[in-house]
Amino acid sequence: MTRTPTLVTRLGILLLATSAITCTSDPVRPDPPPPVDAPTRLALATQPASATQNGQVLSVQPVVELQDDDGTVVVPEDEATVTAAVEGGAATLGGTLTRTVDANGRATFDDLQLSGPSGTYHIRFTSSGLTAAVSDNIVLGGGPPASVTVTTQPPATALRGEVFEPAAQPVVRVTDAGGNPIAGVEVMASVASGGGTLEGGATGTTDADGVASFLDLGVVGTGAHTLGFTAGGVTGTSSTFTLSPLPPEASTGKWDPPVLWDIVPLHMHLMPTGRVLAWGKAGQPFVWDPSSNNFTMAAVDTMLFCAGHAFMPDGRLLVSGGHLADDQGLQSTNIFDPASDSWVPGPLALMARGRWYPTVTTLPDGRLVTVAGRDANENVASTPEVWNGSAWIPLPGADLQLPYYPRNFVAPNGLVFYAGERILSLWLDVNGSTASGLGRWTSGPSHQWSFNRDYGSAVMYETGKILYAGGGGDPGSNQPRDVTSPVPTETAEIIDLNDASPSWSYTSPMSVRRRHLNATVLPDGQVLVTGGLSGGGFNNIGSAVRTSEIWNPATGSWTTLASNAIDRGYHAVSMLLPDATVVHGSSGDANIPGTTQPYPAQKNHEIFRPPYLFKGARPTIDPAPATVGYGQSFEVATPTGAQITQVRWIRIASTTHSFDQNGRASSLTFSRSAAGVSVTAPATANLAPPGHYVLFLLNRNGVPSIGKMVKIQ
Ligand SMILES: [Cu+2]
Repeated sequence: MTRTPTLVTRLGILLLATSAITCTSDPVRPDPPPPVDAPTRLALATQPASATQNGQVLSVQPVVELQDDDGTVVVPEDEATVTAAVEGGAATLGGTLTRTVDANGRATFDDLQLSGPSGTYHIRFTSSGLTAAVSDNIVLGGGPPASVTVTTQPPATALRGEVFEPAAQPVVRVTDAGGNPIAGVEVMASVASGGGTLEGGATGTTDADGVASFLDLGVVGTGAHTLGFTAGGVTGTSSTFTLSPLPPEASTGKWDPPVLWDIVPLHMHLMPTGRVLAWGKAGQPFVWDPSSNNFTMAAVDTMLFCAGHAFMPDGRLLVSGGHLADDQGLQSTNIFDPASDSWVPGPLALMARGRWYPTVTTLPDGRLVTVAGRDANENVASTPEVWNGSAWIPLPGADLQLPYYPRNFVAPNGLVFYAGERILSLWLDVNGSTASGLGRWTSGPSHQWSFNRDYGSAVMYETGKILYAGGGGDPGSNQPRDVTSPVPTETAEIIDLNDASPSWSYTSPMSVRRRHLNATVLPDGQVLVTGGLSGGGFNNIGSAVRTSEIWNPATGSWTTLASNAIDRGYHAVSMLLPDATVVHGSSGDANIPGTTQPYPAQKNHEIFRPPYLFKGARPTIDPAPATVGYGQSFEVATPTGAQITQVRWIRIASTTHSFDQNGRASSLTFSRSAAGVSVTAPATANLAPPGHYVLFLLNRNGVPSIGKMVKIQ
């Protein structure tokens, strides 16, 4: 092939002409022509589009030019062509692949297109005898969606509104006409048939494999349904699933048959192990394991009946006082160690006064304070005492006569708040002082109900927020007390101790008057009320109320739930278990005042399954950390992170006489994380005194996980 360029030919003609003109003179030697190289290589004058869709013409088409070694464009004398081919992977290149080089030394393509799997490709350009050129990266995405396939189907059956469990959350795959996955496409879920309403996040986006996953879908409806998943105008339909109406228990809850004890379990404690320690008046304490229903005696040499108690930061139970005789307390201190399910060998340090019906409260600094009760001489033990880990420190500056089992709580300001039974609430500062010495009481706000609330139940249902329900009705109740009502009250009051100047206000009343009721905060933040008596007098067992009811803090309203089987009045207890059921038991183990005739002794408990356990699949936790610090962010692993709408923890209970001395609950802030949820622990010990709490995750239906024991320190 002749490689003489056109320019050289023209210079040759010019050279000949010049020679002819100057032949009679001294020849003039012209400058040598500039060197002109032959083309040696191809280069891209215009790069093809850097991204394209499957089967679509590239939006920017490549232009290839012929260059010499210096990068100068060279026009070949003879016809030349450039051919394009795809490089890498399984894609194919379509369009006119071979183009003729034009008069400017360029080959211009105008209809190239890539087809095949998503990926990164290059186009290689070749021309005979020249070094090839290779384009920059071209990212090939999917073409228009042609098919949406449901690869994980919704559950075959589900409840109305149930959040489908993670394994049955739909997954779909979007492909183009060639069966290639399409990345980055939005997929909308909807109810395709059946008429129900879709709940949850209805939008998904495909990943590099064309896969979109849904995380928290559920359908409010009944009967046969299908879901549709639409991407780019194409819809895939799920298999048919059947929705059942919620069972009646989803509205009422359900009571299990009674479980028998050898004792009346009227002091009841949820230990960090998940086992339950309880004792009554007659017999020895027992440990009940809810998982196996085994009972094991945990003998002790003190009569712990009518003691006060709360858990220490290390999870051991501190018991203040006990029973010398009716209205006569012991000075004893006892500690139960759940690690060995046994009592710490004594004798431990005695209190200054005996205590029968005191309340023990765990303080933010990890110490515990015991308040009230009667001593060996039936006198009110009016001086609180603080347990510092080895001895009791009296608070003579806080000398004050209070009735039995004060409803005491640590408030967000770090003080102990006396919520009742008396009308005027009080503040105890264990670190303050008066002229009489360490400790100081100051007055707080008064109740709305203008009578004594003896044997009403109070619970801190949320950080700093207390509900006080029922009580009163015993004209003969022990001194000191306020004016008494002849019948108990159905009224309930709330107070928010987060306020700088808190005050009591009425919330809605219960459906029925109650004393000796138990109020128990549930994982969903609502408060369950069980048992009690509606008639006046100390323990009018003939007026027992078996209907339970639940208070919703968001609305302030009560809803009546299922009734249990056994009358439970004086000495009844209720307590939340980690599986989110409530144990309600005991009653009796006491004589009718002034007689030797006993009330019915209920050596049993019943388990209540709240409505939230009948609303479908539960979130799961695996694992949560065993120990967290104040203000610490901690990870709680769950496959249902996207389904979690609330995180709450509830302190392990230590309850008797219609009051959980250890009880309090807090909502915790959280965010969703890769492995579940990232939860923030309460900032200070005023908000959550050190010790053990049961952590729950909840979904939008208020369905709780099984709780995990977490210690804050
Ligand atoms: Cu009692």
